[in-house]
Amino acid sequence: MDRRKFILGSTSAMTGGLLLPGILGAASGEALPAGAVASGILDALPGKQPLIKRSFRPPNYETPVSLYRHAFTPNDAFYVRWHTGVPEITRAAWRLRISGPGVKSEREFTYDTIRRKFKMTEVAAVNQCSGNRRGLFSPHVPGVQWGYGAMGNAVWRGVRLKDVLEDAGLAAGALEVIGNGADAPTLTGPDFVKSLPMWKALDPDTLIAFEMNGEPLPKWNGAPARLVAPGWTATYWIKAVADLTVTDKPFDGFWMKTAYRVPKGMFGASGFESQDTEQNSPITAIKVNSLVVDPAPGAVLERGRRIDVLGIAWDGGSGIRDVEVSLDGGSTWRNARLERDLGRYSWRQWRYAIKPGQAGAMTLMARAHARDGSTQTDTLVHNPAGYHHNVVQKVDYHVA
Ligand SMILES: Nc1nc2c(c(=O)[nH]1)N[C@H]1C(S)=C(S)[C@@H](COP(=O)(O)O)O[C@H]1N2
Ligand SMILES: [Mo]
Repeated sequence: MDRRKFILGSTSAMTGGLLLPGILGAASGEALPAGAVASGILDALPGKQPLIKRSFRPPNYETPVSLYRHAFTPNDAFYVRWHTGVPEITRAAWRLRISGPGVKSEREFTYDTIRRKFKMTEVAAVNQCSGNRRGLFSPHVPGVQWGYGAMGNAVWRGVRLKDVLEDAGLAAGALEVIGNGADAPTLTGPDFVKSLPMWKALDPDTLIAFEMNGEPLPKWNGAPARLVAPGWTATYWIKAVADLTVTDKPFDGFWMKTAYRVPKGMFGASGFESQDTEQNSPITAIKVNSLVVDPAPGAVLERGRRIDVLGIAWDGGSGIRDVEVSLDGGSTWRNARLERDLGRYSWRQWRYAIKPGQAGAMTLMARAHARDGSTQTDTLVHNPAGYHHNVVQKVDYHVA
């Protein structure tokens, strides 16, 4: 295997000489737990550009923020997150089985039969890991120490999960759809299996996707087919999906019952009542968020020269209403210019012109508002698993 390794410090030529924090996507004003986001090396998995390696076994690789300058994240720059080993399934060998007490008749499809039988459709959507930005949590929480890059935006193409379920016929009492991928349990962890409530499984935007950005899914991102649950964190987006089981009881697998949970009420209603307990709820919809892409944190800006700051903003599917920028520590805010709306589950690019007048330190803050009225938090809402970090970003520049 020709895995090329790059030590971050040696990549300045590639990234145009930006400072180290910029490559890593960490804002220099934020205090990081030792060894968290500021560590990591760039490492290219086969078929991928160099990404920031958090672990090799299983493969957890995040996208450097500089690669978010595109409206859609190129497939070879798209982050990779597995709990397990990566299954290698050819299209010819792939099967999708639909069964369980919640369907009237079982079904089994091949790659060709499912694509021939159901209408193909597309959705533009952000795929964001529940633990994105966990490495910024203080106090520190255990888990993959992601910086800003455990997410990407793509056009997903496939068939509607709804159409496939309705073809099998839903029985009265159908409660959840359990998705299982072709990956197996590991020595240290149970098989990765997740369920969706019926309403989300039947949402016309929830897909069994075969392609992203017009190309077949890379194996790293779930070839030959994966679930796409737009607006919900990527834990539900089962890769290399092999089995769908429609149940009439709440699924109690480890990754539902024990992991991926938030304290009850801390982030509002989950929308997944059959999985709520007195104490906690499953993490579900993505919280409104934004990110400064360019110039990278720590960049040196030329005094008196006008430049456009480029950023992105997204939420769980209500869409972005506006993005505001502050250059005075949050006393006054002005609207950024929103770029084209690519769909309510897509991120929205924004631009804001600045002309630094004074040499020295300069801090830029960005804050997104969603159409549902929600906005980013000023301070971290701490929770044990390190989810939903959407604190207003403070980006430090140097003006010279
Ligand atoms: N089969 C399978 N699907 C999976 C996972 C996994 O470990 N196995 N991880 C999930 C999690 S937690 C995330 S964040 C996304 C990551 O998607 P990506 O690797 O395409 O970026 O895949 C999800 N689907
Ligand atoms: Mo994740």
